[in-house]
Amino acid sequence: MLKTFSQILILCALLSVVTVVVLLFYYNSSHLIYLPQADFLGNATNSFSNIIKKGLDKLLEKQSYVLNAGQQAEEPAPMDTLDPCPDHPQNLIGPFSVDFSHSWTWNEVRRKISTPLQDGGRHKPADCVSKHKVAIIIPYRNRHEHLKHLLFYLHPMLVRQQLDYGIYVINQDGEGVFNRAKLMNVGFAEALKDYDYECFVFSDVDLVPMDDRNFYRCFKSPRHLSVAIDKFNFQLPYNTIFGGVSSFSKQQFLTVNGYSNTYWGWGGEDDDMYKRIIFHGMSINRPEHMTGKYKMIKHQRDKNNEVNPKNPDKLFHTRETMDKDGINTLNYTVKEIVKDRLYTFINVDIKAPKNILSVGMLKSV
Ligand SMILES: [Mn+2]
Repeated sequence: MLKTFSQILILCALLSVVTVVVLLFYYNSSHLIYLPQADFLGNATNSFSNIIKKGLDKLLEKQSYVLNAGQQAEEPAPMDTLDPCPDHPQNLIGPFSVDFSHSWTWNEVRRKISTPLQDGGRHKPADCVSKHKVAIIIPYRNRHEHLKHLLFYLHPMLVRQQLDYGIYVINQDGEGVFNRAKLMNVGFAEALKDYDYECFVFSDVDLVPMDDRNFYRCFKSPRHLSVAIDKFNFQLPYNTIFGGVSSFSKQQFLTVNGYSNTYWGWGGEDDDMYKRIIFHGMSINRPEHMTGKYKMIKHQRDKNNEVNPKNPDKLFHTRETMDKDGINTLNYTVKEIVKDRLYTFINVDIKAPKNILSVGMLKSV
């Protein structure tokens, strides 16, 4: 009798262990807890005791998450009681390695980096008030791979820099001659319609920063950020160069009347901007060589962005033309605005000539 009773007890104990295991396994596989795919693959080789241990860990984790959430709900931190963010953010890591050898899909990139972001590629710190409202403007056409690489590194860096920022990809509609400068003017105007930005960082799509101490913010004068690019052996190709990545406060950009709208095709628009800055009594500043390092994504010259041989001559006339060619004469049509999690995409018709030979036939637009 006693023997039968103990057998029943053992059977019951076994049954309850099996039930617990089945329950935990089901719980683990359900949607309640996010497990990265690698964990699932790892589990296949794990022993049953590991699965039980993991299940218990997850349960405890979930419990502490619920507790934390409860505590947060009791003590909400309203925006107006937050302190300003420090001038030197605590989370910076300094130099980081940049690698373009992988070929992740957009969804993979979104999964890896978009957690803290809001729609339109926006972010601001949750625990302090950022001193920097920055619009990142990227002139763009047909460079999906480059944009993916850039955003993969740029978003986490800007989050660490504790900016209140948004990323605007300004796409030139159609196949006409490319105009980088005019697209940047459009980005300035369109970003201001979206939010009360005070600072504008204009960035080529193929320049990826390698050090998060290179601040994407504004300074007392316009700033040239891309000072040490690997393609140029980490040297400035010439002293007055202002191409690549630059930053302007809203007031600085308005003072110089933005970029010229008339530099069609490759070259000259950045030198024209350098002259605008000097002619308006400002100078440029730059980060330290060590922090201003960039990796450029290698590519061939784009179709319809050939070097325009007429552009260098225009630089002799910047002083006369700058106040009647720029933000105050900007003329374009927005065709579409798409808010992705990683960026705000603005497709714009900038009345581009069909090819470089027909550029001269257009009036200054
Ligand atoms: Mn390039």
